[in-house]
Amino acid sequence: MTHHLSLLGRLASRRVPGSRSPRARVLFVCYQDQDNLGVRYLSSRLREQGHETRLVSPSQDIAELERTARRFDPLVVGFSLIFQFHVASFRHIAARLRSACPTAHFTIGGHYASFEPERVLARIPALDSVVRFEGEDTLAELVDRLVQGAEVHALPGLAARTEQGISVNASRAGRDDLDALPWPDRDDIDYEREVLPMASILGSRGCPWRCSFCSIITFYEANGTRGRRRRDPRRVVDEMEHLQRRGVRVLLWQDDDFLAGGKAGVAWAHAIAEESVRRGLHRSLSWKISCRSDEIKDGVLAPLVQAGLTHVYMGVESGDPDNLRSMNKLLLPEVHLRAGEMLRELGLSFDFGFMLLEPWSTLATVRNNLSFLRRFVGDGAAPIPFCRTLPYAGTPIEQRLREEGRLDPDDCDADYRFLDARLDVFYDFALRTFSKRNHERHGVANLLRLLLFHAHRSARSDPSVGALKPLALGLTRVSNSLLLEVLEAALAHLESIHELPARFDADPVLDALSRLAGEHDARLLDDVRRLVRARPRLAQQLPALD
Ligand code: B12
Ligand code: SF4
Repeated sequence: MTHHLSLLGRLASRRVPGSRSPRARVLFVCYQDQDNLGVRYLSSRLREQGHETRLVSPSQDIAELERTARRFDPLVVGFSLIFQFHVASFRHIAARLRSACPTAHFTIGGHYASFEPERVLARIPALDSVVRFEGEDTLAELVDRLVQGAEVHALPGLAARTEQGISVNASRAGRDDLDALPWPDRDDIDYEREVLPMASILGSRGCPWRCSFCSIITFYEANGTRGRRRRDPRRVVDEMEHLQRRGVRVLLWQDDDFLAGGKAGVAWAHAIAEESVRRGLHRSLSWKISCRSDEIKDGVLAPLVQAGLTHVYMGVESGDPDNLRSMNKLLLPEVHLRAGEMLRELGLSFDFGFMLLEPWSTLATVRNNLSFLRRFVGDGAAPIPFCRTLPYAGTPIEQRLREEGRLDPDDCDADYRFLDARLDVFYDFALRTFSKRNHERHGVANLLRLLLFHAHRSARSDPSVGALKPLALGLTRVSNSLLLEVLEAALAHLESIHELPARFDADPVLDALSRLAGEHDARLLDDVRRLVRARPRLAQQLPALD
């Protein structure tokens, strides 16, 4: 609380001629693999009030970050903790920035910070407050109050350090009318300079489903909003048109589920598609959406394809009926298979999220998942990704694991052990054996995903790229088959041994299997790279190959 003692003196020089209130500088520290729309919405809301903002990445060199912060001299530093597992790195960055900006107010937002403000304030001592749940109005009021030198501790939507401890204030109601918010601030993005300019965009917030591993429902309900709030389709298309004029060619819809909301949700998606075709945007814009597999039905996607849809991300999550039940997905594996067939028939590329293991997995559910994956994408239609379910804050599975005494309350990484110890060894094996393939930007899975995306998107307009499709499918088929065979062999081995190794690499069979998989994956990577390099136009469009 001593941080803003000298604030009023410093602010005197920041008064904007003609404006009533002095303006503040706000520095956002935010991860952005794809544009961080949360922060960009916050930034435009602050700019609307005359404040100045700047976005920096936490992965930037820390000394450079400190220099930027010192030069910018912000009144407020806002950390965007969109991923729970970033707590430790944010703690480190916040501590370093505190010495660069000793009097600034440090605040943080995002899902984890919203659900666990006390824990986040304890873990990141440099913070003064947490902005909980949707942040536009709380942050705008926080900045205004700080500018005026007013008290902030009781601000609705905020959790703040006080002399007496941490005060977690009442939540602030979310806005029903999302169109009243200014469009995300994208002023610092130069789309024209990108080879294939892509922009993230949001047509709605929230989701009516209740998957047990997901925090979307609890997050928005804490704001007093229910289900999915959709923007006016015409205003959405205005934003699309604006982006198209700035040079954008691919729209990444970040809506949690672009088709959610039954018939009304589909009608809304169709209204956007029809309006954008009416304005001719389909001639230059491609789309990527995310949705559930049970929403892909006859007639649902065709209008979107006409408007530019070329890629679908599906939350498949599991191919085992027991897992799907405990995830509360309310569907069976056959629905995923049918959706995959429809996407192929429509000529779309797709990828999907898949949790090979969840906290109540057994050897049998993992085996089921592997054979499902073979049926689903054994032909190479999409590279197989996998992870295990993590019990993020605000989710029903976190609650269930806590009740079962399987969670360490002080562990922000939301870690747990499986009920069958063989699965701990199996997951460690799977994760480490395929970590390069699955998680590296230049890894086989990411490159194949990009190749398939480009091959499908350009198949009609550029025949030289069109010939790439069967090659990309073939390589993906080989990569998927390698992954499945290796994981099946490891599972069978673990089932057959009597003494479990402490680590997978202490077991000679698993160790050899892992090395073999690594060698094959490295050879595949060479093949994929050769394929791309032989096509300079394509290589240019694949930033991952730089
Ligand atoms: C787009 C997206 C991504 C993008 C990147 C996002 C980016 N910004 O760069 C990609 C595809 C890379 C991605 C990947 C992953 N994602 Co993701 N992603 C999303 C998604 C669908 C949309 C984000 C968005 O635009 N939201 C809309 C904006 C308006 O809301 P918001 O971000 O919450 O921001 C508001 C508030 O939180 C708050 N706020 C946020 N930041 C700040 C900062 C300050 C200073 C303040 C005051 C307020 C504030 O105010 C904002 C405006 O109201 C969210 C779900 C969601 N609806 O948020 C999941 C979500 C963030 N992802 C999630 C996860 C788990 C992942 C993955 C781990 C999945 C996986 N297994 O691989 C990976 C991790 C990637 C990695 N590098 O390791 C989880 C995070 C859960 C958690 N507690 O950590 C979410 C919440 C989805 C979920 N169903 O639970 N993701
Ligand atoms: S996982 Fe997807 S469908 Fe399920 S509740 Fe979350 S956003 Fe909705």
